[in-house]
Amino acid sequence: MELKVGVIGTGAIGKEHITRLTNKLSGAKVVAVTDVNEGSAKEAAALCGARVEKSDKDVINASDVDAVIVTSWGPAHAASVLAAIEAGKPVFCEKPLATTAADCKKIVDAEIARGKKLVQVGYMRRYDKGYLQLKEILDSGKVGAPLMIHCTHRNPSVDASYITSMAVSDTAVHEIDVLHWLTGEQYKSAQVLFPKSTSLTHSKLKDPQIMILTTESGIVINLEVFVNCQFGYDIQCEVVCEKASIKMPDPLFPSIKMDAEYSTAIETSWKRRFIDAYDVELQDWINAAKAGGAAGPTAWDGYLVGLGSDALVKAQETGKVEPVNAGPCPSFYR
Ligand code: NAI
Ligand code: ISE
Repeated sequence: MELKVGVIGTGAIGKEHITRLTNKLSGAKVVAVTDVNEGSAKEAAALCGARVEKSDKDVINASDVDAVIVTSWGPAHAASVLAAIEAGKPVFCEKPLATTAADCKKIVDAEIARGKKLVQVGYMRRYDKGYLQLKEILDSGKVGAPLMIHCTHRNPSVDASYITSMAVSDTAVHEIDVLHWLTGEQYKSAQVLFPKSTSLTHSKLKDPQIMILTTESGIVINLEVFVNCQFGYDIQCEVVCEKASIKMPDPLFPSIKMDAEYSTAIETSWKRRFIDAYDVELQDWINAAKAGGAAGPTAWDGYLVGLGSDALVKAQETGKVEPVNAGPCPSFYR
């Protein structure tokens, strides 16, 4: 039996996920879509032969919808996820789970009260081959304990609505999640430094930024977020351990020798950089949702990212080192 899916939010990644679910993955079909922009919903419906519903609640409560994908704007995520939990339907929610830790916690509490894991959060880097290779080496124990992690998250450019806090809430959230998963540790503190800004930014966006997170055992993570770097979509991660330094591989492009130059392309798009990870992530979700549940990053993971994210945004404002206090993981999520 195919899983019948409803999609809420049919913008860039909503359409990407609808297309991969319709043309690439197996075991599911999209039967209903909605978007506050009706034109966008109609375009998405045409991609997959689905019908357009008026609101997220209409999608969630439709009797032929078995499971829900939430790909609306971040501030709309919490209400749709809570409604899906109330309806007892598995829900895949794109990052972030919610825009504040307090709203993430409401989702955690609702899921625990419902007594079943229904939520998967779209932190797809956990499914990326490069990060999985890093994790396998770290978990083998042969490199010793991780001490420092150096990361970059660079985008060629962003649109004018992207402001300083979004370097955390839209962008760094990926690292906050994947580094927690990689190290198996929770965060203790957060700090943000603002280097000289590029002349290619605007008055409401400080760019680049250096974010510093520390973990409970004392690992120091420094993350450069630079969203107008111009040259490419450049995701780097190097873990320095007691006995080795491990660097995530770059995407493979051929080297070209031509006109007395030796060149290799650089990825420019998040859609292509993590295309395989999105595929594996959503197939994992389909398989789990068909069994009535969820896989991958949980609502608790989404909450931990919310705490890290809130602390980094506060640190942007105060200029101080801000504490992060998660408390113990509930047994429901262990
Ligand atoms: P987008 O702006 O292209 O699309 C969002 C869509 O949601 C818009 O069409 C908008 O009209 C619709 N929308 C907003 N509120 C709604 C509501 N209450 N009900 C129904 N529709 C609503 O944005 P994009 O890039 O597709 O991002 C969507 C989400 O996916 C964001 O949370 C973003 O952070 C996340 N994302 C995740 C990525 C990843 O790498 N995992 C990559 C890109 C986006
Ligand atoms: C975007 O929303 C994403 O989630 C991409 O994965 C990320 O790399 C980019 O910085 C965000 O703007």
